[in-house]
Amino acid sequence: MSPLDHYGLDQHWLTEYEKHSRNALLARVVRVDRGEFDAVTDNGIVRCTGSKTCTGDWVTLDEHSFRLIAILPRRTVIERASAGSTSDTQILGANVDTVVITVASDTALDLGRVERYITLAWGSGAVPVLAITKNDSGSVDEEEILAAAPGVTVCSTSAVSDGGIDSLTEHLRGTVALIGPSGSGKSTLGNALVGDSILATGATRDADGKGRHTTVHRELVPIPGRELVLLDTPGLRSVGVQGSEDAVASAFSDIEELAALCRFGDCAHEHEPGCAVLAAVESGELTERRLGSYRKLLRENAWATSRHDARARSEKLREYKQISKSLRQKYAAERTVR
Ligand SMILES: Nc1nc2c(ncn2[C@@H]2O[C@H](COP(=O)(O)OP(=O)(O)OP(=O)(O)O)[C@@H](O)[C@H]2O)c(=O)[nH]1
Ligand SMILES: [Mg+2]
Ligand SMILES: [Zn+2]
Repeated sequence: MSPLDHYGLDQHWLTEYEKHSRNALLARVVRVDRGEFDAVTDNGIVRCTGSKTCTGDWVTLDEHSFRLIAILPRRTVIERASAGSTSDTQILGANVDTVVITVASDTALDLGRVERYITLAWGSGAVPVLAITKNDSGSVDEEEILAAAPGVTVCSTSAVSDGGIDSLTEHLRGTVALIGPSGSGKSTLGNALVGDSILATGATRDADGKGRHTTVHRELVPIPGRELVLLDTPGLRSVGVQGSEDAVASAFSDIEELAALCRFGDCAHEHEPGCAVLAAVESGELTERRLGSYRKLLRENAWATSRHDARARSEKLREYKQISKSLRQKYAAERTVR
């Protein structure tokens, strides 16, 4: 058995690899540092050079120098909008099948943040699963969490008492990324899933419960005997969403379903008569908070999309100018020849 089998190798990647090159090595990126990365190959883990890869990528490498040749087309991408006014994004992981979002029982529940993580996860193309962690040392309102996560499996776990780990495992498939705030127990849960303490974990700062950012690298490790690969990630300070209105629609499928019942097809759910969304708020079926969260994420998404479009337009314009310049030069040259 090749080490690649423990890192999610399947027929899809073999086919992609064969489309590329057979003189190159097939590998999967397990960890990235500036300009260099570790990748697992048929012969184990090697240090490689080349930029623009991210953890989880399937790549081809030069057999001798381990230089990056190509990144195979990504099946899914977890991508967040960077903080600030740029339209840049940061890729948190590639080719992830399940995104486990950790919500700690021992810190105040922030539903808006949970909704952001769920939107981010749907936007990646992977399937989100929500893990309530540390259920031995606190409790959260599970009803509230379920209402903020329609269509998402929610599992309650403890890494200390081993509670819920097996039933969580049943909902995992392929490459499993752990995402969530620092200190929410991602690496501890990862160790429980792997069955060994291989990921570093750290105590939460008592004062504000914000965590210490113990994990600093995105790292891929196999889960023995389960055909699962785990991607542990550092806690995020902010989660910007962008690029996919569909992701917001998936994360707020309850509101989308209500909206389909509004009298007007283009209802903005502001003050229109016959608005099913406002009626649900009125009856208490939908919280004002969640509706606000939905609106905010839609706005944020639209803003990011327009930034992205503006950048695409200016790139296109530059391209046009380049082409027309070379055409002008060509015609000018032809004229002088004639
Ligand atoms: N009681 C209890 N404590 C836990 C549990 N899971 C994690 N912890 C504790 O919570 C703290 C943070 O856990 P980590 O696993 O390092 O959290 P993390 O999400 O990986 O944090 P970053 O790497 O900083 O993003 C540690 O002190 C853990 O021991 C649990 O199930 N029960
Ligand atoms: Mg960690
Ligand atoms: Zn409406």
